[in-house]
Amino acid sequence: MISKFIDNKYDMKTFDLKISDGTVANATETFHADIGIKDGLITAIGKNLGKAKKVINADGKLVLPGGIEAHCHIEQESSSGIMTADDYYSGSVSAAFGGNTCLIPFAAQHRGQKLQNVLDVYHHRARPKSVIDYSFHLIISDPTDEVINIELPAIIDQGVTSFKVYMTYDKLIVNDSQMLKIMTAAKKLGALTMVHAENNAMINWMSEKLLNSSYKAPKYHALSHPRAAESEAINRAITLSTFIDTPILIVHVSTESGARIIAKARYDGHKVFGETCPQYMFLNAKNMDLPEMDGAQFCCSPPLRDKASQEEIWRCLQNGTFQVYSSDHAPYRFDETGKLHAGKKPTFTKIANGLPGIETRLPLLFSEGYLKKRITLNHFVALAATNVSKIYGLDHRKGSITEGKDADIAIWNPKLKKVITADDLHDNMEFTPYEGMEITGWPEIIIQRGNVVIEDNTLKATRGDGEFIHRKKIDCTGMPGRVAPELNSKHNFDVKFEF
Ligand code: DUC
Ligand code: ZN
Ligand code: ZN
Repeated sequence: MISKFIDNKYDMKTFDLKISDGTVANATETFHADIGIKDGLITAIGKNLGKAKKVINADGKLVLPGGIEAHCHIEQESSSGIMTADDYYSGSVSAAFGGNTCLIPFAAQHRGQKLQNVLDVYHHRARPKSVIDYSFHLIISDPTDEVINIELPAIIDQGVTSFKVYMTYDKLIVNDSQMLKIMTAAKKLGALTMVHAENNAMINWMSEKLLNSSYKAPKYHALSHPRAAESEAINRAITLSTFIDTPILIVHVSTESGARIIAKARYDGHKVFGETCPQYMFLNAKNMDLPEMDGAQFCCSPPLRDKASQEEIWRCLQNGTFQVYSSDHAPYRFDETGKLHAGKKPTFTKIANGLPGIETRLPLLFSEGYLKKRITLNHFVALAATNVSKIYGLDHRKGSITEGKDADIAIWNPKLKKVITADDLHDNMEFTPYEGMEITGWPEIIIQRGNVVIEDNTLKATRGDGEFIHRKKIDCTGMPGRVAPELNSKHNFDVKFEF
């Protein structure tokens, strides 16, 4: 551990807030220092910084960048019209209690909708309610020429520089030619395409076979989305994106076979990123083997796999195949508003897909990853905030404890032990898939742009304190990539393709 700053450098300043005596960690370094905050920004890092209007003593605590939750579904209608249980108030409060200071949920286009209308709706939902800062990823389900050529550039100009496409779900699926069209636009506009990669035909084929043989219970959902459906789709998505050399991020990867395809593409220098989620590291399909409909609480897509798979996903997180670790918080209650929207005893195909986890994402990784020495503290910070801030164009504001950045800070007590229970969580869910797990290390104080959001286990922020963050275009410097030879005028009789 280093102490890299000169004493008394900032004696003459009066800060709005000073965090003293903590152990500060970024993605690349750990050191003892005080942090001085003024006008919402980190303005000094050093020793004996001088006066401040408020001082927080962080002796014995870890002072980390606020987490950035980059994959969550908040106040979003699914393609079947089900609204998530969390709105921007409960979702952001729960995120903050879990150590986060920024969210990037989805603004979902359903077919026939104009992108600007979609974005306006989500601004309207988030602005008055979010207690922490936020941006949006768009979901594109209807890539008409108008959407791609006229609407999408306008959205990207508004700082929404990433969007998700689905290779499955009848009401969301885009086919390969639509994917190429979308990816070509992303390349031109400096945006990132996120992909839900599962082969739709394989899922439908498996589901039909299972249902025809009366295998209808929730646990069969895990069989109906086979591993090969994920790896086939990941391979296809990456083949399309690397063909034209545009960045792609495969979300919620659940299989080692899928992770290997990502790792190989990265090894080859392509602009490919990977994300996994806690459910693939901490849960497995045996959790779904419950009486009656109880297994529905564990239905998510891609589904939970097995114990061996959990270890493989951990390894791929450790070795850097996954740069992003997100909750994929998709809160559907275990009742007719959510999981059981299609009736009291639906077949596994009619259960709402998704697990809650926005508040438990970071404590789980801190306890079972960092404290159990599977990853370093700096790697924890990278996964909590820094990687996402760089990949999604937020690093001019967020993601590290650096002079000039937003004072978004989470102060962690590395010794605090608590058992996870739904009653203690702040989302609008009545269950958590991690019920009963004992976790060591929890965030205690959350600071957003210099203002205390949580202290003494109490919310101090109010609705609407969060601000929309305009994100930059995607920067893939250091990831060379290359278009296919057929598109390269040096190798194609000098044909010039316009992107
Ligand atoms: N995809 C997600 O990203 N979240 C929940 C369900 C799904 O299919
Ligand atoms: Zn998805
Ligand atoms: Zn999701």
